[in-house]
Amino acid sequence: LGTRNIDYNGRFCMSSAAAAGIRAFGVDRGLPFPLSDLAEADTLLLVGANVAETMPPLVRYLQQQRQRGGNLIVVDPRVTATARLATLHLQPLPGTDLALANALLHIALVEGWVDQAYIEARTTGFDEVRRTVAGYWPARVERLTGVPVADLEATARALGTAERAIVLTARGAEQHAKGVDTVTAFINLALALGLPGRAGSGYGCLTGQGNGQGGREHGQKADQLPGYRRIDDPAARAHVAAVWGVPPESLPGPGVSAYELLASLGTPDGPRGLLVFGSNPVVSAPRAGHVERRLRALDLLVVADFALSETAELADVVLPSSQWAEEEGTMTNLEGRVLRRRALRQPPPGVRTDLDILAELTRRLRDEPARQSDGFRFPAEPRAVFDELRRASAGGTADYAGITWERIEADQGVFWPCPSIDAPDTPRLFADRFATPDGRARFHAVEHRPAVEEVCEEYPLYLTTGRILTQYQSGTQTRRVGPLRDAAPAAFVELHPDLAARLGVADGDELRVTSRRGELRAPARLSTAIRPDTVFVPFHWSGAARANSLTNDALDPTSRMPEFKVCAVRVEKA
Ligand SMILES: Nc1nc2c(c(=O)[nH]1)N[C@H]1C(S)=C(S)[C@@H](COP(=O)(O)OP(=O)(O)OC[C@H]3O[C@@H](n4cnc5c(=O)[nH]c(N)nc54)[C@H](O)[C@@H]3O)O[C@H]1N2
Ligand SMILES: Nc1nc2c(c(=O)[nH]1)N[C@H]1C(S)=C(S)[C@@H](COP(=O)(O)OP(=O)(O)OC[C@H]3O[C@@H](n4cnc5c(=O)[nH]c(N)nc54)[C@H](O)[C@@H]3O)O[C@H]1N2
Ligand SMILES: [Mo]
Repeated sequence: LGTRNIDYNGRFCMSSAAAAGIRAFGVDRGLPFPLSDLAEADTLLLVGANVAETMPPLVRYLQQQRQRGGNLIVVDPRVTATARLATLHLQPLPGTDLALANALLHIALVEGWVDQAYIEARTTGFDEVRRTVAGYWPARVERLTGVPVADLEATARALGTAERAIVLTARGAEQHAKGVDTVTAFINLALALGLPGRAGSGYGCLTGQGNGQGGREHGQKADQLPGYRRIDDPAARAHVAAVWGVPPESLPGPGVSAYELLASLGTPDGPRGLLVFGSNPVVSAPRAGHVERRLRALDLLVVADFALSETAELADVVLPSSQWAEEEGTMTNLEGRVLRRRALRQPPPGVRTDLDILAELTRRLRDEPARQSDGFRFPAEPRAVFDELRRASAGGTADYAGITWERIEADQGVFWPCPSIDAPDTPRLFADRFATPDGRARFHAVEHRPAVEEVCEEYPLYLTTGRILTQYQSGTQTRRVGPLRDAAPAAFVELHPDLAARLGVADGDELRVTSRRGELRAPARLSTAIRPDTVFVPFHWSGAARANSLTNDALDPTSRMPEFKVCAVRVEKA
């Protein structure tokens, strides 16, 4: 279609970690090592990750790690199910992880735990980082984060003296308007300790969705082409255009990010038509009331989904799509491992796979007299698409050229990069060099700053948002499953009993939570597991209980990630 307006929901998910990884390592592969390495780490630091609820299959590695006597340190403003597995839990104010990371590096420097030989041989830019973290002495960071000096010191010691240490971030640290710099601060810490590329050690981001890694490396993001190539790189454009049999000039330039695109819909300069595949922004986008108004202002909204999501309800046309168990193909998991997916059953009559929908739209557009173009062709079989992707990604950062369906089956998945059929795959990156031009990892000095919205008299509390075990994302798939609905029938506002007492609220009371962007209503759930200055609302529900009616649409300047994890609110009895 020649449009530059394409983006994806991973923009709301791992984009800050992706940008920080590219900046420091020259590549974004969420985990540059297999998950099983977690079990071997002497110290494991989990920052803003509630894996016991969000990635239960991963917990067995944490249990093995604990059984081996490892330190498991969890950083979360709430005592989550994951924090309860930890040897040490740090409970910072939302949005202060950057200061915390700088303090850990400050302490490591003072104590002599940094790896000078590694810094000299494998990195650039440390001097400025050293000067910056000098300003993050523990007592100052205790005041910023609320984490006691003794816990900062214990964490730094556990990381700095471990043989094998791993630092992982997830959405709690990343979904902020300073998410890229926050992740950078943790990468700085990992680099200074000499972790990335060392056996059983390193930094990683826990990718959320099944194929979130695959989506972000093959061009769903507005500035990308397949193989993690950049759409503004002339050589990358020439390569991919040749694979597609189109002139490079026919490829659009970089577009805008998901939220900026949604906010521009139906405005004088914005798109008037939108095709949505597998996303429900009416529930999942920040400042969702505004996004909903923009969607309503479109001339044409088409949604491909297998359920009538809140976004599909607004659509002019809904294209019923098959479910994951009805499709063939591959996905790329959080380890950068390409896996086979097999269809378990046929879709119901009249329902097409996503690929069939795209291929059929393509065929009809091609046959439009105005668009007749021989280049506008599209392989309609999953395997042919994958083989095209191998050619398109060949020579790129995420190189799939040597990955075949047979090899995936024989090896239980293949880790990229895998540049040729004869080449081994790459379960672990960075052993000898980083993916930067000079092979060195790059430090970047980063400074703490407050959340975009600080608390004030009118909005005196922090709101943070996230997930619970029994609901998934915008809830389209899980709110209609009986046992899950029974387990978690509705949203709630988690708040500390001290705060509840101050507000005159009892457990179960209907609350109104208001931010500068909107309000929600949901019952109170009293819990000592949360800081008394912060309330938590899961984002799985729509309507009056929609968390994203409140969230802040302030974006990270680099990743364009919204500040989902912290905004200022007022809480009162409804
Ligand atoms: N059951 C279930 N599982 C899921 C999903 C789901 O919706 N439901 N979604 C999937 C997807 S797409 C993703 S991205 C992953 C997300 O997986 P996670 O990142 O583990 O999930 P979240 O609940 O968003 O956030 C994790 C934790 O961050 C904490 N947090 C909030 N603010 C801050 C902060 O400022 N700093 C720190 N350090 N922590 C903070 C929250 O209290 C929360 O416990 O889960 C995946 N798995
Ligand atoms: N406040 C707040 N907001 C958040 C977050 C947060 O932590 N707090 N987290 C953010 C994150 S990490 C994410 S990943 C986003 C998720 O945001 P969304 O992607 O909008 O959420 P999903 O519920 O996963 O939406 C997927 C939709 O696709 C449909 N679907 C599923 N499989 C298929 C398929 O194979 N084909 C098609 N065509 N449709 C399919 C589902 O029925 C559903 O309607 O939300 C973000 N929003
Ligand atoms: Mo996500």
